[in-house]
Amino acid sequence: MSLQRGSKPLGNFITLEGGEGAGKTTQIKLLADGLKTAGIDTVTTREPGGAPAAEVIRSLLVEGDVERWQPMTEALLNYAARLEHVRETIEPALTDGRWVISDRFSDSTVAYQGFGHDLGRAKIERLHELVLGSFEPDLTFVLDLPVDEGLARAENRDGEKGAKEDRYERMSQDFHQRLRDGFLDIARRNPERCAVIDATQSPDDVQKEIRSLINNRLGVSLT
Ligand code: Z5A
Repeated sequence: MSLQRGSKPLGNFITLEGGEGAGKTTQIKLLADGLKTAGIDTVTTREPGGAPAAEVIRSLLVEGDVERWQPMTEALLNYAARLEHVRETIEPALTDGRWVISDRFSDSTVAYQGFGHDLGRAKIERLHELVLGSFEPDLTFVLDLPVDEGLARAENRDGEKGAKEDRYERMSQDFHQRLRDGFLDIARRNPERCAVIDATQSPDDVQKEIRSLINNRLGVSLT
């Protein structure tokens, strides 16, 4: 992160990443409960979205034809939404000393547009530097599971989320394999920030691993 440290301690910024149906939403709910029990004031949010203008951009990205956008247009729309999200939601909360947990952040652009749509990692990194400088999460969990399993889970839970929000689920199996490889590459390149979690485990076991890593890396005592 590159925020100025004022008189109050800054909150921590945690992101959850992964392919379709990896279990991010499930884990964020469990984690938010754990942080609340520990007395840590927390904001949960998501991308694309997480601020009023960013939610408007979200619907352009997650609905409609698979071929709706050029890959670079998708990357630019995600960064337009992200700038609003960071300035309107994330930075104010962190400056207040609250923790922020986001369902996806910039690693999703590297994985989906960089790897999935073949734009490449370097272009997305340049875009990130242009829009957000060195701002990045304190800790990122990459929930990893085989593509087939994730897509099957996503299909089963379609009734639980917006019926129209299936644009990425309709992309090819190869696309989903490239983005799984992309997330694992990101984690390999950023070992201090990222931890890969085996998302085929039960939700409770995934959560135990997440809390243990938060305790070790951020110096708190979640049970
Ligand atoms: N996107 C992009 O291309 N570029 C970007 O820069 C950004 C995003 C930021 C919107 O994301 C899309 O935008 C996304 C990438 C693209 N692609 N898609 N789709 P999204 O986060 O809204 O959509 P999503 O990835 O599909 O997330 P999701 O639907 O919210 O899935 P999830 O949060 O990872 O999983 P879940 O809802 O917690 O669980 C799915 C189901 O599995 C559900 O029925 C659970 O009960 C079940 N589940 C969860 N955990 C387990 C375990 N451990 N075992 C068994 N079953 C489980």
